[in-house]
Amino acid sequence: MENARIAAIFAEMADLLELREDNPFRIRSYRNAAQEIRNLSEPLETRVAQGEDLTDIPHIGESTAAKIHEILKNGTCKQHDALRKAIPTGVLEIMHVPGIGPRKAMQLHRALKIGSLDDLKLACEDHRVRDLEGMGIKTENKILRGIRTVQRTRGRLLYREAAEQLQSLARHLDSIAKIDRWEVAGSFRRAQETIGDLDILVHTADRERATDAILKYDTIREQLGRGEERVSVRLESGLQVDFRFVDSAAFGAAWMYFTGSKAHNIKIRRAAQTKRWKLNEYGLFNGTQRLAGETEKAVYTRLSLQWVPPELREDSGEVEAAAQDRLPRLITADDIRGDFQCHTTASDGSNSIAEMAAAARDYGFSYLAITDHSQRVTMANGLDDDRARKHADAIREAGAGMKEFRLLAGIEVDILKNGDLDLRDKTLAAMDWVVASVHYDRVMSRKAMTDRILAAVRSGLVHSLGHPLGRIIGKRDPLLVDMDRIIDACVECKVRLEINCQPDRLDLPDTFCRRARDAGATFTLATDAHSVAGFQYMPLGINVARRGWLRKQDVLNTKTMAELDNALAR
Ligand code: DGT
Ligand code: CA
Ligand code: CA
Ligand code: ZN
Repeated sequence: MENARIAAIFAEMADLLELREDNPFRIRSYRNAAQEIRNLSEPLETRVAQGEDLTDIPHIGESTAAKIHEILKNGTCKQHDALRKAIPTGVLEIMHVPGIGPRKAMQLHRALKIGSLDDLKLACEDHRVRDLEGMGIKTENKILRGIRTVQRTRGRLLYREAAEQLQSLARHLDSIAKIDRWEVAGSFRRAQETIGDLDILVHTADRERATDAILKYDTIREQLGRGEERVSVRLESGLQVDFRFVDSAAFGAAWMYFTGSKAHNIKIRRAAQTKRWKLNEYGLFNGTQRLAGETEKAVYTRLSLQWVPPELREDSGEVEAAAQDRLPRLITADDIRGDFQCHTTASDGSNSIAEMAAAARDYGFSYLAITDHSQRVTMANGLDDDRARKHADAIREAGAGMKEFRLLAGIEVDILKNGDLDLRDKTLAAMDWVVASVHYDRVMSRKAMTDRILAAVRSGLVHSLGHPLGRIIGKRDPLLVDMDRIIDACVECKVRLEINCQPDRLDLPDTFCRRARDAGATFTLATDAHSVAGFQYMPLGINVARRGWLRKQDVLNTKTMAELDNALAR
């Protein structure tokens, strides 16, 4: 069992306890345990197998450790089951709608018998919610917007979750001797931020036996369909996987077709039609003669197009660019030399400065900005001026002892409600690296929120704007802001826009990256690691950057240490 699954059980228990207005300390301790487990670099299963004492892990006490043992043994724990029985699953779902929360969820459940998202939507549309105590028309509208946010991602997995599923499925597919080649297509190959289902192409000389072998995968919940051309399954996680069998002469054409997007495919097919040819999943044809099909490159080339990286295949100008040899040379993982946001035990991280630095170096970085929270973030034990200065000294001291590696003494400073920064100018000016972010007081008019962020961008004290939209995918709506004005100000003041690599943030999102790039902005990729395991999120940010048409020169992390020193000299 994966750590993510165990963490999810603790997080859900915390939610359920919160719905019952249980002891806040207990709720907090389950939340902390969930976060800690999610951040562990090694599977709990392994630790237990090696006989390690789980209470050595921070935030894991005797009773939590006992529950982990129980979950590893039975796949579930008694307390979780009992809590689940007491509260309908639908109430949990509505509790996570932006604008609701545990108290309102229970109120809606009690007063209107609401037990699902659909119930809630109907109730809002019938204006039954506005009359409840403490709700009103504004709340009702906010809930309706929140439902839309949740529904957009309902039934879809975060890219990172799909990647984890694919990783273990890949081991199975690789072990099947009858499979000559397999490749992933669909939204996953295009690296979309959420994934509806996985699409996998398979080349084999024996479809029958390959299908049998595929169906032996041990986490299949149900078989959805089986035929000569394809087989579809649903995994335990709920994720659907479509396998399609393809001949090698058509592999490239099929890979293009099933990678999509639909809009891109339509554009390409039209390009074929203007030459009086036909393009489908079997190849590019002139009458019955196959002109290309074995590789994607051959198909694109025959259509007088550059090969289009999958991340760009959204019909957002890439076909026109490919026709004119103008596709951007996209940034790659190899270009990245460092990371611009992470946390330590000084605020809400799980590891020390030295541990984070060593892990970043092991990951292959040559510099790292340590950016703990400022005082406004009381929940995360944010730093006041005095602690921030001392922390900076500690970072510099730790950095001084490292060869060929640079630590930047930084801070993630809160942008307060009035646009002021959460620490004194003098404190911020003494830092090597300042990320400014909004975490609190998120409900404001569009104008007020835009002005608030503009004030921070124009302060002259900030190097980058952290998670600029402040959204959590499927959970928290983006801040209401005029992003174009913020982008312009960032360009003017040379403040970099952060692409936060956390799996549920991916913020700034791809379409805004593209707009900002066209406006002349520069970017940072930031894992926002909260433990040594967090650096592995860097590729998620690279996906976003590539989907946003970013090149090496658009991103600060591609600079060498010496170039970075120049760029940061004030
Ligand atoms: P998803 O699964 O919702 O995250 O998004 P996709 O893009 O993976 O969509 P999916 O799984 O329905 O289909 C995979 C690809 O197959 C899609 O991107 C394009 C191609 N495709 C599927 N159906 C059609 C179709 O009716 N027409 C065309 N042109 N292409 C299609
Ligand atoms: Ca798909
Ligand atoms: Ca599909
Ligand atoms: Zn933050």
